[in-house]
Amino acid sequence: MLAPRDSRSRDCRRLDGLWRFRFDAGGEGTAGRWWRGPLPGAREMAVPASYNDLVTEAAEREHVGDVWYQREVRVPATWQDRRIVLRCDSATQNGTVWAGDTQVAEHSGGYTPFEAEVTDLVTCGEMLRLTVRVGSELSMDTIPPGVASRSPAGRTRLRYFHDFFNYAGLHRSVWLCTTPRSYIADLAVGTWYDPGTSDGEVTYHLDVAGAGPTSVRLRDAAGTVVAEGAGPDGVLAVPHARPWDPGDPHLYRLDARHGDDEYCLPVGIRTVQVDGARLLLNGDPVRLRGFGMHEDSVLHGKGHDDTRMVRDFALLRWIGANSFRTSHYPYAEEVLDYADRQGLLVIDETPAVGLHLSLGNMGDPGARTFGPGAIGEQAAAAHLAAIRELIARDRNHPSVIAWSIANEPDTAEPAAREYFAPLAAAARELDASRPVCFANVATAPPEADVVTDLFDLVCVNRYYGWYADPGDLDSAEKDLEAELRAWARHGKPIVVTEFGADALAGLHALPPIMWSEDYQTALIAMSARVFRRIPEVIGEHVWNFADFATAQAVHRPGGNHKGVFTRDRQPKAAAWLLRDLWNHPSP
Ligand code: GCB
Repeated sequence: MLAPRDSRSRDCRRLDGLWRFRFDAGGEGTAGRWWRGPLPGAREMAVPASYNDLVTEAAEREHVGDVWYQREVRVPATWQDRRIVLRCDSATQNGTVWAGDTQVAEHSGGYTPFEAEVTDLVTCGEMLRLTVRVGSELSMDTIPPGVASRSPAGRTRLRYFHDFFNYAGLHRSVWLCTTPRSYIADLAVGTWYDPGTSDGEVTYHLDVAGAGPTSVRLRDAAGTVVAEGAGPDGVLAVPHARPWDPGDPHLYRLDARHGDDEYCLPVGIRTVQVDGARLLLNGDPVRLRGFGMHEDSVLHGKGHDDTRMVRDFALLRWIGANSFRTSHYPYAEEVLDYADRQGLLVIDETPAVGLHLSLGNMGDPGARTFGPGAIGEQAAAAHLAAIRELIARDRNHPSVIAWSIANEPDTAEPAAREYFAPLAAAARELDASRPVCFANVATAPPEADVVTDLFDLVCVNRYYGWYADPGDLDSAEKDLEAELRAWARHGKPIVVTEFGADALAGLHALPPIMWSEDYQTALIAMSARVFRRIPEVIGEHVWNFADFATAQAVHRPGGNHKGVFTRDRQPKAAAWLLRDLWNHPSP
């Protein structure tokens, strides 16, 4: 699905701002057809944002079930005879949309877009009433999974198996867009760069609707046309290409035309390959330095916010990071556009987190994860849809260098193999040009894990010095090294996709003790020493970039404090260590 972009033929209007809003604790809205008129008893709510931290009642912050958003928008009179589309960048965890009295879209999965053509339902020049029902509930059939139950006080509560707060609402923009009646429905590009000859190649495929000639032009950053093609498919040769690279994130622009429609896509020409235990970008080995992150901030929750994004990328640059993982769900498309322009390398993740029902503080000891009654066929179908939607949305971004199809599933359980084999194969079939991976959990070490051979990278989340060997960095150093050496036997590149420690900003201790900034710094320094002793370790992503909100729990004082930055994006002591380490990389 193409991201909204204005062009000479397209007009895209973001419907950000204050919408009418109402909680629906009793689930009455659907039976009462609340979309048929002004939302009864509504207050106002900001879009995009999570609603959770904008309210003052506990029952509303923790609300499980539906909420309703509504607003009017004037359909421009100038859009007569054009195609009109309503698009929602995300509705977390699910959304249903009405244009006037008509339901036009329904989508499950909280982090990918959906759209509907509404041409025949609107009158140009008149007001259109838009209503969106957003559900926050998760079940064993959704990705991520969760279990709803009744509390003794009679409220619905939600248990989930992932370590971030279940923020809900319209987290990203809703749009009203127009295209000509003959239009470009989708566009996929693939690129190749030969470092020997410096020749590049852009393959393209357009899905079009309606009559008209189809053509493409590739322009460099100066606007000069460097290649042209005709028809919906083709390969454009780009001799002496300027490759996309973190040090020089050069973007070409593919101007695609069909009939009167035009869509302009930024294109970075680059190649990603796995060669033994090396990850190659444009033929050169690359070492990933960076973080697992979260879309999370004060008041906005998971609402996309350009202000936060700009600060986050400034901090990534300051600290010397070259990459991040979109832990644990697809981020707003604005983030990937920005990563393309800023030259950040991205491991792009599905929302398949919490597929481990016996894990630590969140699971039940001994619980089985995969199979009927737990993560079964329905969840597998939702997981496949999540992979498809992620790849369809993000495949054109040069910044995306790998697909992570899950975070910390229970891959020590034998049934995990049957579950993951088709999903890994599907991801590879959907995109053969990027490595496919998942982030492995500590309970599935090399001798127990049953799926790693299905993937291209070995990504491991390890907490030696924290959950394992707590408070004992000497033992942690030995155990971390021993485990990574065992993973190295796979002969694949290893990325440590999580390591770190909670640190309460301002807490200091000498000698370092757990929860102090000094201990977090010492643990990161120890881990970095180990990584540099093992050639197969080609990536280190600290958990986490910044402190973030979680479900309320006895082990989470005001959330997760493994941030190297505080939740308001100021450095803890470890940030200075990483800045030194990453800006002066050893050979
Ligand atoms: C993990 C998870 C991450 C948690 C982190 C922690 O392994 O992947 O979502 O937040 O550990 O801090 O416990």
